[in-house]
Formats: sequence, structure tokens, C-alpha cells
Amino acid sequence: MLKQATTDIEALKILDERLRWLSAWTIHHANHIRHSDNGLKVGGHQASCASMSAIMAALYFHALGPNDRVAVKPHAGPVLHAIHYLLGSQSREALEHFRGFGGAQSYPSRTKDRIPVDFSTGSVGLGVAITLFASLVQDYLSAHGWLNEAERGRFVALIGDAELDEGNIYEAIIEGAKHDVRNLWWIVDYNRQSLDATSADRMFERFDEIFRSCGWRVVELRYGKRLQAALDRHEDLKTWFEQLSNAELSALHYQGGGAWRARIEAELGTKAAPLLREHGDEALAGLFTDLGGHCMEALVEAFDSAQDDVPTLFIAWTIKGFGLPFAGHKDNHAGLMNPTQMAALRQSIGVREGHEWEPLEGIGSNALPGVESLIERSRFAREKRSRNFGNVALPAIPTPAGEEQSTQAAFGRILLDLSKAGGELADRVVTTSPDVTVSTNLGAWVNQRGLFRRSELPDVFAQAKIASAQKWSGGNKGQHIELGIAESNLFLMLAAAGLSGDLFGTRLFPIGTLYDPFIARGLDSLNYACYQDARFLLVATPSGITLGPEGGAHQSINPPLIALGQPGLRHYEPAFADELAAMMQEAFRLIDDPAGESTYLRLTTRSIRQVERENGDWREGALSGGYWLREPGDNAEAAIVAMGAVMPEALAAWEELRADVPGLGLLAVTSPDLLHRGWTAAQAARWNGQRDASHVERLLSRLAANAGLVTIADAAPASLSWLGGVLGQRVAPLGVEKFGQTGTLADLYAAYRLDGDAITEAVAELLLPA
Ligand SMILES: Cc1ncc(C[n+]2csc(CCOP(=O)(O)OP(=O)(O)O)c2C)c(N)n1
Ligand SMILES: [Mg+2]
Repeated sequence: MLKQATTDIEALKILDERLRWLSAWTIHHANHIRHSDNGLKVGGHQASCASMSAIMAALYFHALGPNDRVAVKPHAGPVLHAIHYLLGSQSREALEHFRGFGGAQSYPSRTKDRIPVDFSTGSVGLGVAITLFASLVQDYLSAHGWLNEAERGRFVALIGDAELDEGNIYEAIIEGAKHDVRNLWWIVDYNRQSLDATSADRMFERFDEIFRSCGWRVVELRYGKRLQAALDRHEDLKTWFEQLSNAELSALHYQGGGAWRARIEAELGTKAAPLLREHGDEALAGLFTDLGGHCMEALVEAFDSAQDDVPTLFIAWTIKGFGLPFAGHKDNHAGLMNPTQMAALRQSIGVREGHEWEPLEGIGSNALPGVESLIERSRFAREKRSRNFGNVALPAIPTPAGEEQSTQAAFGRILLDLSKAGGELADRVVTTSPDVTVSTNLGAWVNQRGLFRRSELPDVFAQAKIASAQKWSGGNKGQHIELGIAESNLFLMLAAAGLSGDLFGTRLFPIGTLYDPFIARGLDSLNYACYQDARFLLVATPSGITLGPEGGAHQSINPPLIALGQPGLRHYEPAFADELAAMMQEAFRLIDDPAGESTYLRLTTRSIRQVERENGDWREGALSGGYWLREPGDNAEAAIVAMGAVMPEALAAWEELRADVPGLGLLAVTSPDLLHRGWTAAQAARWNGQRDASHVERLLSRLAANAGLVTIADAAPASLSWLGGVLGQRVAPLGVEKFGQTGTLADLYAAYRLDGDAITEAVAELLLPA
């Protein structure tokens, strides 16, 4: 945007006030005016909004360009809605339904809000860090020729000061430093208060050191212009002011001018007499609340002087609840103004009763044209973008050859073959891994496609002719983003790359790999990625006690249950390489389909004999969650239901038992997640008059009504035991319920009851009369 004339500062100040009013009013309306039929508190954060209104006015009506993307601190959501209300992209109706069904969401949501939300926020820390990875994705797209210089932007995070306690932020800046990340503005609303209390003084001194050592510029916006001038004139006052603790400052802001005066008189005596003489109580309070984050001149100047691409942390001093009656009070986080206080605020800014929603109500005719033209100029920048789906031709994914294969090795082969075959999909795949690229079988792909680096990174070992299977040189055409061991970063990287179609108009096909147990380390970030509807393929391998000698610390147990409860993520667990190929093809389709989702593949290093197929009938069932690997007889009394790595045990047991148990079937489950979803969806649909049975109901209805199911998976048995509830059949669940340990597969399968004997015993248990 063009530099603003000085008169715009006045318009920006009016907009700041307007945002503070509209955000407070939106929250007030939801809590005090909208009809409530259950007395449930609606809530909202007037104080957290008030401390950011100036910063956000300066950004959205001055500093942001059309390609810039912003993650807004969750509790300032109403300010973002107010901005879009002024811009004309938010409706009064949505604001009137703030925190109500179908209304503006409490925290900015990409998927549920009608305004363009660049990044959803809510779980503090994650919105901050995703901007860093989005910037990395922007560099990736530029380097690959998918983004013009004119389409590049800056990534802005608006951060609460207490939010800086979240460790994921530091994991992100360490990773960012390795990748020479740029075009970031992180703006801290340093209001010295968290949810519970005022925040610790000691730590804040250190944040700038931490950021600087990661290559950031730190700009501290302590004082507004007026306060700065006053402190410059009174050296003693400045020294005194700067030694106030967070709690003392907040308390004084709350108490107001009289308290400032009494305290200064008591502690500085005659040294401050001239200043006290010049200022009445109200003026004194006004002077000390003129902090950097509330001073439009200071904000505009700071933003205007950071126009290069160096990542910049702005620490803007603010007051929580600025301009509101509970400003500075330590308990104000969820504080709500009462109707009398709201009326006083309304009057103070010249809004007539009954005209509260009018965007520019009460703005004098002198100022109005300036305000209107500023809004007009800012509008173009904030349109909602199309999400860019369906533009990539997706080839069939062939099954790798081999009578014996593990799903993990097959995954590596499939990617290698895809790379060799070339084509648009192969070019759009971007892989990433937190230091387990080699051990998750991505090495061959990386040998082919290279590491992504903005500047050329020679492979020193290769140049020195030291033999190695991994030939990893880096450059700006590379397609693998190597991350340090921080699983939260992996998921944020996948989130950002999985939003590339939305953010940049070019869809990528991100694939991330990690060990299955370490999903838990980044779980909130994974949930965050799914919450925003980012699209990616997550490959978790190895998994389960099938990992044998690696022992209990690396053997995963519960991820299938995590996946069962995770919206936006489809779990597939193949036993055979052909299933895996079909699932990967489906995962790519789901990435590029508006109604799709992300996919989680749980794989293993166990090499098993592949099955012979008579035809391709299994495929549709495998993609829907399961299929009969060995067909049951009509009204069979029992079936073995198995998933993933333990399929050889299930097949062997089936062979052994089939003579004794006529009609015994073997059901291969490929996705408990999909089976469960289909089951509940069919139940819900029946209430709408639809009679279609779900896939799992059709599969299980092949068996007798009182049939017994022996379920088995190298995972928590609850992953499959619920199948008994579908048609009321009996279940003997086998699986892993205790931490694993080292051992051979035979040792462990026997000890944890995942072997043929366990299956045989469980079948007998179900069939023998009690
Ligand atoms: C991961 C996570 N933990 C806890 C919360 C609950 N919570 C919401 S806001 C907040 C304190 C925020 O303080 P600060 O970041 O300083 O924001 P502000 O003062 O601007 O409201 C907490 C603990 C959350 N939203 N996310
Ligand atoms: Mg705070």
C-alpha cells in the first residue's frame, strides 16, 4: 500500500477507537442483549481485544499488503471481525450471532468463519509458529517457479505476551534459523497479563536475546510519542518508571491518575514536581497509558521502517483492557463490562443509543472522508481466496513388485517409482521429516529429488567421494524439507504446506514421515493442521510391538485410537503392498478434492508374504475400511478380524481352524476409522429416511447374528473391539495393552497374545459352550 499522508494517522486513530468499540459491543451484545434460553455464559474477551485494537488498525488499514497473511491472537478474534465489518466483508447478522450457532466464531476459524481467516487460532502458540512455516512454503513455491515476485507477501503473527511461554514457538524459530526464514513480522501484545495473573517480569528481558540469536531483528515499542517525550525530559521519572514491576504497572493503570500522582510524589518527591504540576490526574493517566502499542504514530513508524525481509519481532507495550474500566486489572481476562459501563463507553465515542452497529456512527464530518477513503484503500487486500483444488492430473500408483515386502519398504519404493516416472504429481510432492528421513524409507526419494535449500548446499561426503547410500545435495529445486527432531514442527510444516492451495493458489502434495509413537509428541499441532483443513499425507512408521528389538520406547500402541477420534484425518493401515499403493493413490486424490481430507498411513518394517489376488474386487473394500480376505460361509459362526502387521498370524490361524470351524471368515480391516464413521453416518441417515446399510454392517451381516469375532491388531484392542457393537455380535479382542519391550517377533507375539495360539484360543472361547 502507498505510504499514508499524516492526516491518515488521525483516521487510523478513529479506526482504532472504532475497533475497540465494535469488538466490545459484539461481545456485550452476545452476553447481555441477545436472548439466552439456558443462562449459559457466552463469554468473550473485551480486555484482550482492547489491548490490540491500535496494532490491528495500523496493520489492516495501513501496513498490510494484498499478499500478507495474518495469524490473529485467538482472543482478538472480535477485532478481526470488526475490521471485516468495516471493510464490508462481515455481516451484522454474523456479529449479532457471535459465539452462537452459525455466527462469528469465538476464535478466528478458516473453515467456520465467512471472513477470510488466513490461519485459524485458538491453541496458543500454534498460530504463531505456522506463519513461519507458511513463509518457508512461500520460498519453496517461489524457488520452484510457482509464485511470482509480485505475489509474495509477509507473514504476520499477533501474539499475546503469555503466549510466548509456549515451547513450540522456540522449536519453530530454531528450525526457521536453519532455513534462513524471512518475511515474518511477529507482534507481541505486551500487556503483561495472562489469563490468571500478571506475567513474570524476569523472563521478558530474555526474549529479545533468544530471538536475536535465531537471526531476528527485535524492535521494542515501549513508549508512545508523548510519553517518550515526557520521559526524555525527566530522567529520574524514566528510571523510576522503568523499574516498576509488571504487577505494579498494571495496578497503577487500573487505579488511574490519582494513584500515579500519589506514588510519584511519595517516591520521587520534588524531582517530579514540574511534571505533576503540568498534568491533572486525568492527563497524568493519559500520559502513562501512552505506551507504544497504543500510539498510532509509533506503530506506523515502526511498521514503515521494517520493510526489508528480515524476520522481525515487535514487542509492543500495551495495557490489557486499554480504554475500558477494567484496564490493567489482573482479573480482567474474561471480564465483561456491565450495561452501565458500556453505555459510558458508547457516549464517550459519540455513538447514539440504537445506532451501536452502525460502522461509522458518530464520526464527525471533517474526519469522515479520510476514514472512508482509508477503508476503501484497504479493502482490496482482504478478499477471501479460492482454495485451488482439482488442477493436478493424478496417475495410477502401481504396486511395487516382490513376493515378500514390508509396507514401509513398499512406501519408499512407490515414491521412488513415482519420482522416476516423473509427471506433475511427482513434481508437486514435497516431503518432510523430523530427522527420520532415512529410517522411514524416504532416502531413495531424496536421492532423486534433493533437499530443498534456498542456497546451494553441497553434499560434502559425495564431493569427497566417501561412499554413502544417501546422496543429499540441497538446492532451490529440491523437494524434501529436512527438519530437526521436533515433531510439532513436522505437523506445522504439513499444515502450512497442506494449505498451499489456499494461501498461494498452488496445491502441493505434502508427505510427512515420522515414527508412529512420536505422533503423540506433536498431537496438538496435528489436530491444529486438521482443524484448518490442511491436506497432507502422514506416514507413520514403524509401528507397534512388531518393531521387536527396538523395544518399548519406540513401540506404538494407541495411535489408531487417536486417529479414530481425530476429525479431518483418515487412518489406513495396510497389510499388503497393493493395499498401500491403492491407499496412497486415494490419499493424493483426497488432498486435491474440496471434500477430501488428510490421510494417516500406519506402516511397519515387518516383511510379509504378499497375497495372491484373483481379481481387483478387494480394492474398493480396502479403501472403504475392510474386505473379506477369506470369505465367510453363509451365516458363519465365527470370523477372524485382523489389521495390518499381524495378518500372517491371522492367515495361519484361519488355515488351521477352517476345518474345525465351518465357514470361518477372515476380515482384513484397513481402516477402523472409516468403518466407524460409516456406521454412525448410516445410523444418522436412517433418521432422515435413508435405509442404506454401512460398509461395516454389510460386511458383518454375512455372519450369523450371534457370531463370534476374534479381533487382532498390533495396537490397542479397542481399535477393533467396538465392531461387536455394530450388529451385537460377540467379540474376543486381541491387541496390545501394556508397554512393549525388546524381543524377537515370536517372543513378543507370544507374550502379548498376538500369535496363532492366541487366535485359536480366542476362537475356542467364543465357540465353546460356557
Ligand atoms: C494451548 C492453550 N493453553 C491454554 C489456553 C487458555 N488460554 C487462553 S488465553 C490464555 C492467556 C493468554 O494470555 P496472553 O497470551 O498474554 O493474551 P492476552 O493477555 O492478550 O489475552 C490462556 C492460558 C489456550 N487457549 N491454549
Ligand atoms: Mg497478555
